[in-house]
Amino acid sequence: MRLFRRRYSTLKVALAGAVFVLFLFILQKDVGSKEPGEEPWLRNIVQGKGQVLDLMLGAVRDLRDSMPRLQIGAPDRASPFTPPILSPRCIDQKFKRCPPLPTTSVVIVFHNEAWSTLLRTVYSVLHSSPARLLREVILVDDASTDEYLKEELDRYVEQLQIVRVVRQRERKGLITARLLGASVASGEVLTFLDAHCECFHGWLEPLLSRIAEEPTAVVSPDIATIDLNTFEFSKPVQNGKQHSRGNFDWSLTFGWEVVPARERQRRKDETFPIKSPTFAGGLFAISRSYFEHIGSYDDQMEIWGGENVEMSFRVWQCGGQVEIIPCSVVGHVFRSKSPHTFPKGTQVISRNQVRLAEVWMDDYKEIFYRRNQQASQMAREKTFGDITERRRLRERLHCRNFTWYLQNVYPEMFVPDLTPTFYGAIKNEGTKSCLDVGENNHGGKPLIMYPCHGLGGNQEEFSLNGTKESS
Ligand SMILES: [Mn+2]
Repeated sequence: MRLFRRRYSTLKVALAGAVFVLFLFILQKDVGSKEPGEEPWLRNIVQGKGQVLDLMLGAVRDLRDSMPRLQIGAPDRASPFTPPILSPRCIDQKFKRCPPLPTTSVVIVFHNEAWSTLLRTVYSVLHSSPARLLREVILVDDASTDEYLKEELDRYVEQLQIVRVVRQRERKGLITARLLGASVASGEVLTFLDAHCECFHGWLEPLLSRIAEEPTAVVSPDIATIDLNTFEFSKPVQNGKQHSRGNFDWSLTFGWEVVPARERQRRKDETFPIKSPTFAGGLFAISRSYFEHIGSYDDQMEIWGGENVEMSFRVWQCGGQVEIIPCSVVGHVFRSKSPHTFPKGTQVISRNQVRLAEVWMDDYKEIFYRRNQQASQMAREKTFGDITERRRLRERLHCRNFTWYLQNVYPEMFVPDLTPTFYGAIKNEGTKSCLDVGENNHGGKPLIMYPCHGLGGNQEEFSLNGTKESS
């Protein structure tokens, strides 16, 4: 296949191969005869074979970690398959012909994505979307530096006709790249996908149908995991599948939670959308005119991080809804570490979060600032940029306040005291350990003692109010 015969990585593979052969040679020397007069340099290497072995294992690990980039074993599939998890209700679902479903532009942002994962995403969209509904696929290059993503990609997608590449010359991140893609899109609905996805049969219609029914709905597919190492689609439980939805914590980090009972009862069957307090933000569809109406993105947010939480709060508070549509299934490669590089450092995430807290969270922003000292400092020194436009947007759209959001959209959320008399870490001076919430504790596990780290987070959660009850 054409897709396998390429890339700068050939050099890396050849190099790794050469080192491996040398290693085998050394091993064989070691096991074999101890001939006198052997080259001294070789003897040194043989004696150091423990180190060489470590080096080799390290190299193998590195290779494995960078797998999507090196595209080893990413199988090419000629046509998509139906995931075995769809409920019969989803399969039987009928969509209105009159008025017809809206058309969509699929916008895919990439930055140094591997050739095979990017093209696999594109092909899966082409193969699994009805031609009448798919207006175009827009690939937005966020200033990739890999050579193959330049003219070679342009030439390659020409033959696919409805696929085109637009480029952001300077690395500005996901947000502005998506805005660029949206600005050239002509479909009635914008569908954003990550560059390492695989769409399955029937993924598109339920999303478009929900938007046709409710134009203020911002809808995400049910995301299935594609294995990072083998690119296998991990089979979820077939019956009684527990769905997840998006939430957030007071550090403004996005997370997943099992759909609570209240929301499960509201849904009559599998075709019903799941209302979600926040969304992951990588894969979703939104009416193009609603995207513009609701204030698209905060274009002064940088690179990546916080934009999904910002959009979730904004959509809910300004009259829309964020939903997951379980009948739509898209596979996604979850990576083990963040693939993003941050040219200006990771404080851009805190900066993005401060911007969203200042605009949407009213007094509740203080709870966040108590948990993130960098953010708190930015807020005090006002180094988060100008937010006048975003505040104006909130006024213009007559958006509701954050108390309304918490009470109506996410009543399950634990809200700490807004103005605690005392707050901070609780420290045992003798052992120098601090009271700590521990990992993955959402309230069900007992607290633990852990060496104090002074970073806030799990250890700054404690506040005392005037009545001396801890909350
Ligand atoms: Mn992704």
